[in-house]
Amino acid sequence: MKNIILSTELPENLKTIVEKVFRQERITDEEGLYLFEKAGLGLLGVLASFIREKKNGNRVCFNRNFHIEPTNICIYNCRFCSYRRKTDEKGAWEYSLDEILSKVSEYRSKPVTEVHIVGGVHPKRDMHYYGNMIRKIKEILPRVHVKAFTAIELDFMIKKSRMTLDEGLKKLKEYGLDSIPGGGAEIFRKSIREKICDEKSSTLEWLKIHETAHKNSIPSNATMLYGHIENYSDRIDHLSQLRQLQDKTGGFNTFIPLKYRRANNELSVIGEVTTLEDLRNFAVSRIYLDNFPHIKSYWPMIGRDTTQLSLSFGVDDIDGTIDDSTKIYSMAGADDKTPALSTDQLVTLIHESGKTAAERDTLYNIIREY
Ligand code: V47
Ligand code: SF4
Repeated sequence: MKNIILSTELPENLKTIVEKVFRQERITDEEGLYLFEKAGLGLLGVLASFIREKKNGNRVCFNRNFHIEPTNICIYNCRFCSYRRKTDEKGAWEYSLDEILSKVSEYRSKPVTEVHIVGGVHPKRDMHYYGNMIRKIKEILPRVHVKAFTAIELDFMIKKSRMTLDEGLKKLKEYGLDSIPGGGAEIFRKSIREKICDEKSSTLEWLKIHETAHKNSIPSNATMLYGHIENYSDRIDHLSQLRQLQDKTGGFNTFIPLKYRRANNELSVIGEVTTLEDLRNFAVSRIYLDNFPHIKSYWPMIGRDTTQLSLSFGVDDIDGTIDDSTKIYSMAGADDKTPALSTDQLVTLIHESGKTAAERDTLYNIIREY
């Protein structure tokens, strides 16, 4: 494949990048930017597929999980968010602990391995409130992996409990926190962050929380919200900061690009990027983030068709079976209004793209191949 590509007419700097990728060498920021701006989509697919094949073979993973969104009440006002409400605003909700636990009990006899918990930053809830929630969830499902709270929620709840980050994360681990999802990263570059989510935790705080978690053996994921007012250089800056932290700690499991969806939020007028742009973004992320073991396509956000296509652009993971309790994306206009796919449907989706399907746990241990 390499020789066929190199025998075609390519600009010299693109040839250099292609050779580097096939030698599995790290590309520079300038080279990443060049790929975003100039490389054809076909070539990006070949390069990203080469890397994913080296890292993960022909396997595409999914997991059996369910989501809990305790509240959409949030002290912040991110402009891309369709979901947040103020305490007394129409459409605000907060589930009581009993309601959450009764939902969890429904999964007693189901083979789920993970519960994913994210929500708004509630002004009244501190780290102990959420820690207790985790503890009680584990009393009901002792073997479930709890992947909970974005860095933004953690930042607030730990400060509210007047603890340092290190103390707070250690305490949450004692309560039963197993890992941290990747949300809240949005776009790290200050000039863009100021325009889309100026109030929430800063880039430095997001990175510090994940670094402290990794130091306490709490693994995490990373995300990037793309396709709004950022440009390619902003995306490379974001990927570069993630790559540097991963060099330091090795604590990230997966990178999840989150496509900006436009329904019912303040940024709606800017529209959404195309499917081709989604694929370009997956591919460059896979090529650039050489120290991330996995790239995840979050199917409730981009829909089944793009998810299937993404498997030929570097993606090796499509998240989980999920459940209809997730509202973050359906409220923002995601394609799958009722986000639940059965195991059979996930396996078919993967097989149709010529890949082997495997169920994994949160930490990417393989449970079963299909
Ligand atoms: O930080 C909010 C995003 C994130 C919109 O770690 C939006 O496995 C698009 O943390 N359009 C929270 N995105 C979700 C999250 C997550 C999701 C999937 C997998 C994992 C994981 C974590 O949702 C927020 C924000 O970036 N978001 N509004 C919107 N209109
Ligand atoms: Fe709050 Fe999260 Fe929405 Fe921002 S994205 S307003 S932090 S719920």
